[in-house]
Amino acid sequence: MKLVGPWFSGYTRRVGITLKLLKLPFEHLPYHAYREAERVRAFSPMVRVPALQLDDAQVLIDSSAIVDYLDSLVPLDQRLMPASGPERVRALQLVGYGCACYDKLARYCDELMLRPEAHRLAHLQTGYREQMESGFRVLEAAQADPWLLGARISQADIMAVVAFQSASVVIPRTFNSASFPRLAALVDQAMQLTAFSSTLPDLADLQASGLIGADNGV
Ligand SMILES: N[C@@H](CCC(=O)N[C@@H](CS)C(=O)NCC(=O)O)C(=O)O
Repeated sequence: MKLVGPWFSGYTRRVGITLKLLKLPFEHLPYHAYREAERVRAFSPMVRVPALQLDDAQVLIDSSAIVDYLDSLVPLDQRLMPASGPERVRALQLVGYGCACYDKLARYCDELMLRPEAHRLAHLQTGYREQMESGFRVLEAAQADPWLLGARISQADIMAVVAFQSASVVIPRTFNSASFPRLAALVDQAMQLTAFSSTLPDLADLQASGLIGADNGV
């Protein structure tokens, strides 16, 4: 399998972490949707990442569809989503909040990266930040230990860690260990696993994006 997209893309990172946790071999093609559009288009006609090319050359897009497919490749007891019942409902709830927080962060980043400062829409930025705070509060309040669903790591942890770790780089004044101690501890715990530590966004990529230190306090 070939995974298209850089770790800078949280949704691509979500898929990469999943492949690694499930011990599924893959080739990583870290093409950037904005900077290497033609390379991405060869796999993904909408120039969107992540895209996963299967060994029979079919391509899946959308991280939720991809991680669902990947789970189907391994035995039930290794899957990262519970198969049914209240545990599955809980997992879907938490994954939903993780994805929604990351979605708002991506919009917030677009304001910072793509719009000149004089044209940024402050009410949009504030709204995205407040929505993220509400979503991360739900994840912060999830009571299980050591992972969000209890004993085993799941897709809920992957998306919560990807979203919170990225948010704390872009908006550290709001998303930090003082305000969200449980999520910060979850990030630290996840970073003990190679699947997470080996998929950190490239520092050069982060610097080139102009996102580090770009938050304008709105
Ligand atoms: N819901 C999609 C979101 C994918 C997404 O937003 N990808 C971004 C990078 S993180 C992208 O490729 N943006 C370019 C575009 O959509 O035009 C998923 O989960 O895969």
